[in-house]
Amino acid sequence: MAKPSRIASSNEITASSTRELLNQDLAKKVRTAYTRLEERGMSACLFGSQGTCCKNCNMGPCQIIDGVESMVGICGATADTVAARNFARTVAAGTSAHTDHAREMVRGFIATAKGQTPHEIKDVAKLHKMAALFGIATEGRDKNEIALELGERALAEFGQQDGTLTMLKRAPQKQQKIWKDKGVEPRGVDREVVEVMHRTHMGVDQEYKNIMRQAARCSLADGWGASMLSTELTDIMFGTPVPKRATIDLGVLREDMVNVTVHGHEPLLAESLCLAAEDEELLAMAKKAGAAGINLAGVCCTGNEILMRRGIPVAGSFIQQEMVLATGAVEAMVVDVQCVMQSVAQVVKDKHTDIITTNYRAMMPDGVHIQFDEHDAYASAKKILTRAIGNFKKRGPHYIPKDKKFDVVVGFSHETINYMLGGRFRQSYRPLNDNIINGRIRGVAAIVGCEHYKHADNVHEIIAKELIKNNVLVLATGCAAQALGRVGLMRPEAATEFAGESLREVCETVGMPPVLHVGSCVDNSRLLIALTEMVHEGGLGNDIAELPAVGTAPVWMSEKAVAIGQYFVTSGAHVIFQDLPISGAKKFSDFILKGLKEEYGACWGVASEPLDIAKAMIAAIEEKREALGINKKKERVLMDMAMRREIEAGKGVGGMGCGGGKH
Ligand code: BF8
Repeated sequence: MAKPSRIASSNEITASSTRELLNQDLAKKVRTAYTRLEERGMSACLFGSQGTCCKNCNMGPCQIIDGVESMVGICGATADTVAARNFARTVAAGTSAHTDHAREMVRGFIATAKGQTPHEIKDVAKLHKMAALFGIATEGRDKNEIALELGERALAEFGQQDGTLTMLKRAPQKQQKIWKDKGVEPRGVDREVVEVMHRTHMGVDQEYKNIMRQAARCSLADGWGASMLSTELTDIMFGTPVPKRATIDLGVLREDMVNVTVHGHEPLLAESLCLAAEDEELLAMAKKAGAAGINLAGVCCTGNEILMRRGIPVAGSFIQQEMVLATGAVEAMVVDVQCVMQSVAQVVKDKHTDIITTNYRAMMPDGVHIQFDEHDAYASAKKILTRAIGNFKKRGPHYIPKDKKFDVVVGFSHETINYMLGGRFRQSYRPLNDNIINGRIRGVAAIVGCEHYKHADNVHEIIAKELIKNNVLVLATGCAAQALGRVGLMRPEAATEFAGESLREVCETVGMPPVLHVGSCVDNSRLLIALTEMVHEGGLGNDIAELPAVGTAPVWMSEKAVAIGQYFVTSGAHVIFQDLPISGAKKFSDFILKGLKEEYGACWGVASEPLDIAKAMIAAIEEKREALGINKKKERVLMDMAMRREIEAGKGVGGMGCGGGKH
């Protein structure tokens, strides 16, 4: 099929679903981000993109040129100071998004423990594990009582002023010592964000390394604080993900059903919608309207949350949010917070679709606001679905690319990875570590983060294919995970089709895909735990920095991605992005790309082409293997029957095998 003519080659659309839809007459009438990008042009402001535009006070904005005395800021701020301030503010903004999300989840968790929501404490084993970490007694206590104490303790960590965050204790000892020695242990989640904002205010911190020290502390408050609290408490409340089969892409929309898409990040409402979508009264109402039922489908990270835990299909990732609506087949898009483009309400202005905003923090012109009340969650969900059902009969011309849906196996929480390879009776990361040590798996790579319209939509695919071809196991989150699911890399068969020989052998034996879906963006905290488990298991060094592990958020869009990248770097994991706003400040950019390694054992990297990113990731992994002394045996290690049996003992995750159960 020909590429839609309005798309520039640098941001080529390769997704067959998107192309098919954009070629339909009804979609051609819709203005999308691709249209706007073409109309606005794509050239970025040089100062902004290089990190040297300062607009933190009203003497400016000052555009700084590094090394030119007359082109420092009016206040005298240099390029390094300004770029560091801007970078730190990006980390703080990203952290604040994860933090505010996490706080809502903790509040929902407390309400659940009090019996005020339709949810319940599901994962009692994880509840006890977390309680032990927080020093909360469990013996003889009711699960809700423990959960309430845990929730209140967790909530207190947001506003805590002194001390350190509890979750830091989960990190490898060596990592903890580095943080202590460098003075970057976060004291309280909110405090670190506020302090970044203060220190980057006009006339406060003028030293780029010192500014970055606070950015590092803030990022840890995100990864090991807010995000990890959110992931773990959400798991306890809604269930820790286990492997499940599901489907991804525009074709998951149903011709015969009321289509309701949930978009955003906080799964509290989405979980309530999942319950209400099975409500007899609503189903009868849908039938009366001529629909066979209610079809919930996810978009972005709310989509990832219910995909991971319930196997609910995903209709589209960030760059597809307008496409989902352009089908004309969606009765309501229910949005909460983050990554929701204002354009969605305009895409549907001539359609029957409602954009339903549900959170007082996130309203939108032309949206319909139905405030989600966590204490009356079921009623809120019913109200929303009733409205969507009412729209079904009004559905006008529409087009669903029906055959564009791809099978995925999802649900690879770090607990799943633990017993997937370790087996039900010997849950551990030992087999993973052993397979890395013997070279069947060269290392692990995280592909996380966003998509955006300035690059082709197959960047993640190119990187992932190169990695797995070179026997690197890929773990994915966020929209990157959805992009990889959309190209069939999250099916077990993808190992046979795309993986190198030795990775293929491991995947085939266990029945897992070579690219594992680990969750939403806050679930990058699962990767921190997985890396820590690998360290604790032994044989791969004493801290995360020694592991043959590397990460990328190649086409980052959101500030959250930079916060994530920074907490991985501060935790010792090398991270490569496609670009960063640092190049206008020489000393600062050297510090980010090299200097940070001396402080935390890892630094940022930049490579503009997807294949170069993959090659840099493989090189980083091989360098770590070399340093660990596990590269001595280069010859291929064939699996004998004993090895095979050993790994097969791990088969049967949750009684379903990694092929998962059909939702
Ligand atoms: O938190 S990957 S575009 S949806 S920011 Fe947004 Fe980026 Fe998608 Fe999820 Ni994460």
